[in-house]
Amino acid sequence: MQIEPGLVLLQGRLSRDDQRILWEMCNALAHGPVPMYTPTVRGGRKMSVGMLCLGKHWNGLTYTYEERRTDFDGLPVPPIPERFRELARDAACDAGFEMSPDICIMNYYTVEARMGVHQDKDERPETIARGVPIVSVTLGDAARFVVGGVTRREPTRPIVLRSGDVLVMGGPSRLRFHGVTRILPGTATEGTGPGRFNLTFREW
Ligand code: MD3
Ligand code: FE
Repeated sequence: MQIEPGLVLLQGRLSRDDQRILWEMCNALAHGPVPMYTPTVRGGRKMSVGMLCLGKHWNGLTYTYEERRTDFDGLPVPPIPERFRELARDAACDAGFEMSPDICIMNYYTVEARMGVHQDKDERPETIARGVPIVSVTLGDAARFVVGGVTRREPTRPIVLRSGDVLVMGGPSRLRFHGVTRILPGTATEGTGPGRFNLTFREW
């Protein structure tokens, strides 16, 4: 389902079994040797989500990507599981895009967590200019998500992202402002949740 040009929502993309398997993989990664952490961003504020970057690490102080988590514990970034990469590549392809993700940001939302409205523009200018998409996978509790225009002053529209949904944002939609306004408790698929894991796949 195309929401706007380049903004494609693949509802119910993942089977219940896939959702459960992916949820368990996220959980294992989050509590593994390179654990999820709570980023502090520029200005010294803590984010409300837990984060684990795979492939490359997003540094919340410099807004750049790096091989080690120099803003936190210096640990090297784990690789993206092949199953994750394939899922993102196939979804991008079915939405009409080509991508080879080398970054996966795993965010964990408790029911209280939010993500303020922002633009994702820390990837290579060439990649962004080509309109290479970001692919987002929702697991667990649903989220109320808002998406606006490419400037902050344009109005936003609400979208609900449910467990198993995949959202592809590319082409003219790649630089749209967006955010997560609320997690909807008790909406997770059986065997996932509580809370929400969101995976965003990016090409640097
Ligand atoms: C629409 N995460 O990690 S993913 C993020 O649901 C992030 O956890 C949100 O924003 C979440 O940066 C949203 C979906 C997303 C990502 C990039 C977009 C939607 C987008 C870029 C343009 C338009
Ligand atoms: Fe984002």
